[in-house]
Amino acid sequence: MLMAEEKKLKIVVFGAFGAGKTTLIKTIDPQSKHIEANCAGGTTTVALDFGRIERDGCHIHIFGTPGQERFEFAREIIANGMDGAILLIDATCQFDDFTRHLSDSLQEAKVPFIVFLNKYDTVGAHPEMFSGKFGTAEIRKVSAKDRRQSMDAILQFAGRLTPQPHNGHHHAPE
Ligand SMILES: Nc1nc2c(ncn2[C@@H]2O[C@H](COP(=O)(O)OP(=O)(O)OP(=O)(O)O)[C@@H](O)[C@H]2O)c(=O)[nH]1
Ligand SMILES: [Mg+2]
Repeated sequence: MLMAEEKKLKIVVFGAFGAGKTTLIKTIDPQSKHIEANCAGGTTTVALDFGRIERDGCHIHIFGTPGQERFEFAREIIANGMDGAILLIDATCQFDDFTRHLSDSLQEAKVPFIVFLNKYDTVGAHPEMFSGKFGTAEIRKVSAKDRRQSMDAILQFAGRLTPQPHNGHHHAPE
């Protein structure tokens, strides 16, 4: 008997240095893998993050990118074949040129994306400053440290995505 094929999605998380991309992926998948280096006061991603979620037969593979601008080549490789993207913003920071560049690139590539405003509930946050900055993309307040908020937001977004027919090659080994 033929089984309906399982849905597989590749979602890539973009955002500026220190926005919380690695934190988000650790929150949603405690078994996720991370390639990081030490930096002042913490760590920074130097290659990628990889986590996964499985819900109702849908396998979601989530890749995190490095936020440092010099790693553009890594972001391009990781972005290949993505079905959707999350643009993660540190809501205590200004809307900077790099974040604008990421948003413009996603819009040009016609990749469905959603904006998460991280750290929106911390001192100095100004989440309202980001409204109207991302075209028609949905903007949500999501704390990357809050598992419930992060899962709900990602699963709702994933529910809107259609797997690209040609991207059967991106899946990591089981
Ligand atoms: N208060 C608060 N801090 C957070 C939150 N998410 C991340 N952080 C902190 O922000 C810092 C950077 O988090 P990372 O997850 O490493 O950020 P990143 O976007 O992966 O950074 P790069 O890989 O260097 O681009 C860490 O000190 C986190 O603990 C949050 O929801 N609330
Ligand atoms: Mg990181």
